[in-house]
Amino acid sequence: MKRVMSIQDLSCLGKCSLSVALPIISSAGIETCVIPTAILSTHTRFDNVHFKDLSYEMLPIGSHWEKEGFEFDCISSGYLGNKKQVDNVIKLIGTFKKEKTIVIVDPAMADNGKLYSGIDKDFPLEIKRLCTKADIILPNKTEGCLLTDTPYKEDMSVEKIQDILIKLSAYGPKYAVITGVELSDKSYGFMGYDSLNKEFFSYGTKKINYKTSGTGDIFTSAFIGAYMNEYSVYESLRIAADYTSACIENTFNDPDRIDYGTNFEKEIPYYIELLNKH
Ligand code: PXL
Repeated sequence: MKRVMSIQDLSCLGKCSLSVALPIISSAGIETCVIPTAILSTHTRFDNVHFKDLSYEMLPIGSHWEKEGFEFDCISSGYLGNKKQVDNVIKLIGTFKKEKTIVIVDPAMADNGKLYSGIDKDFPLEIKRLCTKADIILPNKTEGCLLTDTPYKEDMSVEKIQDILIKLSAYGPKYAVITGVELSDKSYGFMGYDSLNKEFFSYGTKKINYKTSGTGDIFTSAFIGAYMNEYSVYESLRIAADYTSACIENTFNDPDRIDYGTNFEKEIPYYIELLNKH
């Protein structure tokens, strides 16, 4: 069985980061090992969050795994809260990246033109450092702008996104992918750049006019699960986009929906169907 290392926080309520990565990647039949970077009572869209930093627990967890001889097919990082955690992720990549290991960085730090509450305004500089260690990076539009010092605009042309993708690729990843973009045919999806073949690619699903949270984490987790099942990067991104779109639609259509997360659970059978169909 393929083995993934997922490095991000555990928000105890709020349907994001590890509480999304664990069920989704596991449902793809992949062993999901976690390095929790912090425990939060909820994600940071709530006020008065109870927060316990686990920066100093990250490397001892890795050291134990190293001594036991564990190897990983994928190392992925998501939401990180401080420079120390970024340093730790870079050290973990240094220890565990082997020839077959793919490193995926989701620079989860901002959305809708703004950094998440509690994230320092200089933090994008740290994430830029981390992006230089990645094979694949998956920022949303806001994160793509922050990482390339581009002023954020809600409506950005295809050419502008392509310009950001080229700048992101200069950090070194083989693939840079921006999620949550409106494509020229008005569909909604991702645009990416394959820097080895110097090719742009994109894919859109129908636009659902509903904003919800945690969709970046759902997308990244679904991508990892598909990629670990031997789909190509592009096929895995498409599976992730179709699944994420179904989760958003499910939430939109749910009369009892909550406003702090996305119904990813009900669509897990559809995700598995996508994994079996492609
Ligand atoms: O979904 C990204 C995310 C992850 N972790 C924490 C967050 C957020 C977004 O707000 O607050 C703690």
